[in-house]
Amino acid sequence: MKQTIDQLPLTKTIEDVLQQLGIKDLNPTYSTGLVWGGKENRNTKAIHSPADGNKIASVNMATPEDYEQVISTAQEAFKSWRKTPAPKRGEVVRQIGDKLREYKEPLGKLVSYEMGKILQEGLGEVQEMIDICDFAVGLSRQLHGYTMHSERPQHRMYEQYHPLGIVGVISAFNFPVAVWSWNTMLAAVCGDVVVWKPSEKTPLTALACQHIIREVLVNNELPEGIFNLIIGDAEIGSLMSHDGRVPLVSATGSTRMGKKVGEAVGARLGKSLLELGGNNAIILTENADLEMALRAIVFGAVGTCGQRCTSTRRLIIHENIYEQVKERLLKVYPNLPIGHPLSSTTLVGPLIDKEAVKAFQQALERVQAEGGTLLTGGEVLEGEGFESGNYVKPAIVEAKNEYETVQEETFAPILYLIKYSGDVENAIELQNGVRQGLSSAIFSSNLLETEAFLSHWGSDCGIANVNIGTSGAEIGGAFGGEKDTGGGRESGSDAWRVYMRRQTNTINYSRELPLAQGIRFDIMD
Ligand code: UN1
Repeated sequence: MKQTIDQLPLTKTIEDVLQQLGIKDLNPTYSTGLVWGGKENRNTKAIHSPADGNKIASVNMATPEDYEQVISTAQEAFKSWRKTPAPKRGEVVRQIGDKLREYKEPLGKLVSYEMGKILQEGLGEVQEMIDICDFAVGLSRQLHGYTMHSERPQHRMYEQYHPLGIVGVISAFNFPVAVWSWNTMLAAVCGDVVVWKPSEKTPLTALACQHIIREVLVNNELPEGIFNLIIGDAEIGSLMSHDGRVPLVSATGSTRMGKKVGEAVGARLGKSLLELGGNNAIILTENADLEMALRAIVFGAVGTCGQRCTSTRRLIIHENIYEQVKERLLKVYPNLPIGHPLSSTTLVGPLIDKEAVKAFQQALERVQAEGGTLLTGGEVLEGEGFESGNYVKPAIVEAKNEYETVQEETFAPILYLIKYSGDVENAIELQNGVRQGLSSAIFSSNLLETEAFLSHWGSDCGIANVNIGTSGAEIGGAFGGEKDTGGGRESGSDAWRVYMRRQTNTINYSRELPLAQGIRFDIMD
C-alpha cells in the first residue's frame, strides 16, 4: 500500500515543523545549560528518518569536556532551585504543560517522523507528557512524609523529603520524550535538576523539548541549568553512571544496558531507577471476550511496530479456543495497513533502523530452528514507500515458552502463540516463566480466574491487567517491573519518593534527655 506525502495529514512539511518547534540551527554550538551536542564540526552524527530514510539533520555529539560543563551548570542551578518552594516549582511545570499543549501537534509529528511510530501514537506520547505535568503540579503540594509518636515524653518524630541533586536521565528511542518527562517533571517538583541523555537515535525530539522548556525558564527568569540536555554516545552515559555528583540515574532501555548502569551506580552506592526489557504476555482463558481481546492483542503486538517495553510478545491461549484465536488473528494480520507513520490510515510504521530489521529476521530464523512455526509475516517490504528498508510485516509464530528465542525480548512485531491446557494456574506459570517481569494481562470474565491472576501466586509482573492489553498504561500508576526489568518505578503513584532523600527528625521539647530503649547513661559531673 503506497502513501504519498500529499495524502498525509500534514499541514506543514517537516522543515516547518522543526521551525515551529524553534529548531532553526541543526548544528547548534555550545550554550551553557542547554548543551545540544557540543561544538561544531566535531563528531557529527547524521539523523535519518526511519519513515523514508531521508536525512533530517546532523547533530554534534558531546565530549567528556561538554559533560563536565553541563554537570557544573546543573550543580549551580540546583543551589537556587532547591530553595524555590515546591508549589512554585509546580507552577513552572504547569507552564511547561501549557507549552506542550500548544506544541502538541508539531511535537507529535516530529516524534512520529524521527522515531517512526504512527501519528496517533506520537500525539499520544505528547499527551502522556502533558498528563505527567498535570500530575506533577498536584504533587508539588503533596510531597509529604509520615509523622509518628515518639516513645519518649514531649518528643515528636516525623519524616521529611529533601531534594536529591542532579538526576541523570538516560532515555530510549521508543518513547523519546514521554519517559524523559515522567522523570523530569517529578524530579523538577521535587527540587532536583536534570541532565538528560536521550537516545542517539532520536536527538531532535529531545532538542525540541529543550527549546520548549527553555522558553518557560527564560520567561520565569530561572537558570537554564535546571533542565539540561546532552546529546552523546554511550561514553556519556557511562560517565554519568560512574559520577558521584549524580545521586540518581534513571535509565530506560535493554536489560544489557541497564545492568551496566546498575553496576556502575551501585558500585558508588548511588541510586538507580531501571526500566528495562519486558516479555509481556496476554493470557486468554476459555472465558475471554474474544472481540475485546483481539483488539488488545493486535494493538499490543504491532502498535509502535512492537517497539514498546510493554508490547505483547506472547499469547498464552487455552487449547479449547486456540484454533479459533489463531484463525481470527490470521485474518487480521495480512491486512494490517503498513506504511508511512504520518499517514492517517497507517497502523504499522517502520522499525527504527536496519539493525532492528536484522534482529527481527534473526529472531524468526532462530525460533524456527528451535521448532517454531511461522504462520504469517516476517517479510521485509520493498518498493515504493518502503525505500528506507525499515518496514516489515508483523509476524505470528507458534512456539513453546521455553524456546530461548521466546525467552528473549526482540524489539520487533513478533507474536508467539503458546497453548495451555487445564486451569488458569498453568497459564500463569507460563506467563511467569521468563526472565523479565514488566507487564501482563488476562482476558476472562470469570472472577476465579482473574483473581487468581492478580493474587500473590499470580502474575509476577509490575503491571497486571484484567481485560486490558499489556501496553498503554496511564501515567497515574507506578510504571515498571520486576526481575530483569530492573525493579524501578516511574511516573505516578508514589514513584516521586525515589527523586528525594528521606530524613527522619526527632525533636525534644522537654527539659530532660531520656534515651530511647530506656537506656540509662548517667555521666558524672
Ligand atoms: C516504554 O515502552 O518504555 O504503557 C514505555 C505504555 C506506555 C509507556 C511505554 N504508556 O505502553
